[in-house]
Amino acid sequence: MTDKEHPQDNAPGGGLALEEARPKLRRPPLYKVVILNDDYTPMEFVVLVLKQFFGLSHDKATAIMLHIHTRGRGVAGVFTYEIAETKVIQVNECAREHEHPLQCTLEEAES
Ligand code: TYC
Repeated sequence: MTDKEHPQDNAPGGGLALEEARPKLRRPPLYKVVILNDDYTPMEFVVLVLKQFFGLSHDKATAIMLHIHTRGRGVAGVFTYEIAETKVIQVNECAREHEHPLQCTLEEAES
């Protein structure tokens, strides 16, 4: 090795130039918007909420509502933090406005 050479120059993937060209990218953490069952909220209202705030078809919204009704909870969608948080607020506000006890919450999704 001459005094101008560096040992990393020929190392595959080890050189500085390569690392600068491929900055490490991390996916943002994802969050599940979870809807809980209760005894009082009408089924049609839950279907409406799933269609309105999550853009689901009538059939998909009905299937998720029935899953929540029989299993106690269900996932309406998976989003980045700010979007998930906004959906939770929208659903809970809409439920309160209509005087239904429907509850919606956030849960970190395993990535
Ligand atoms: N269990 C409610 C009923 O029998 C229906 C319901 C479904 C409520 C899903 C909430 O997230 C819910 N009217």
